[in-house]
Amino acid sequence: MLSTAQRHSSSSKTYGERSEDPDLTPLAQYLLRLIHLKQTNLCVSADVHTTLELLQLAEDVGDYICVLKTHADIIDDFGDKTIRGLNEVSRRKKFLIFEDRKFGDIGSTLQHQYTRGPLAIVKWASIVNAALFPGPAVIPALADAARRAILAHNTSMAELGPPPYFRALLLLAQMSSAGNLFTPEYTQQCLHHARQNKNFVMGFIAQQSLNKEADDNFITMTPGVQLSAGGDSMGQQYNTPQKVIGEQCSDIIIVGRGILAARDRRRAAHEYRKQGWLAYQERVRSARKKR
Ligand code: S5P
Repeated sequence: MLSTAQRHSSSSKTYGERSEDPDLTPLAQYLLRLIHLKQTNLCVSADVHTTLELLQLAEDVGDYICVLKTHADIIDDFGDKTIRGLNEVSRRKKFLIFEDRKFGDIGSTLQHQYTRGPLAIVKWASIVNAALFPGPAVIPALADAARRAILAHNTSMAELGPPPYFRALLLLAQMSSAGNLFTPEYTQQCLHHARQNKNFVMGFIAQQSLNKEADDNFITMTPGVQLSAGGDSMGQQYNTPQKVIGEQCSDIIIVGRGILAARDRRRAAHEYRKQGWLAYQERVRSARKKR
């Protein structure tokens, strides 16, 4: 029997077709188009500790990815050099930067966390994520902070990184870790509030596509991916690209240690890209056959 995700029309459309939806936020349009043209639905999770290692990783895997996901707060020497370097590689190799900040505070505090301090995330990351557990005000709070930062006189275009100068949000709707407390009701609330805020929420961090209503066209990014199913000793659970993209109809696989721990990261990224893309092509092909 087909799941809701498999029955939804987005599972049988190409990334290119989905990018033409006029209701999409501009960054989502850009990302779907980028995936379509670059033929990669791979996001590498850059969980490294120095600017040098981060930039080297971006250089190594940049040709194979659509998004580079960062945890800026684990980079010992994060600073202007990191931002300038990231902007330069992402512009040259054409990928977006997603800071995995998992915002989860009251609106006023997260506006400061998004725009100020040594990380000033809004200036360099076009995608961020937030949990909805503090309540739906997190969405307009971040949207408003993004809009003000982009319009601010003291934020030069160079600082904002490569075009597009848009910002968008992913809601943390489900997690990959064992025993997590994200209930189906919480996930449904994420979907509900995403629909109310389509001009800023472009999708979800989730284990499967949440698209349900006819005009849902949210982008799903899924962490907890390796070439074989399993887990680590701290609750992480892994599924394969085939399961995540092919069966759960997610759009982008997020891979950290599967690539970071490989002897040859470039080759590993190439392999994940291949697996993710094959799973997508096969899903679209078989969904179209069933229609
Ligand atoms: O549910 C989640 C959400 C995220 S964003 N599970 C996750 O693992 N992540 C992130 O994805 C996590 O913070 C880490 O940066 C990455 C997974 O890394 P890996 O080494 O296990 O592939």
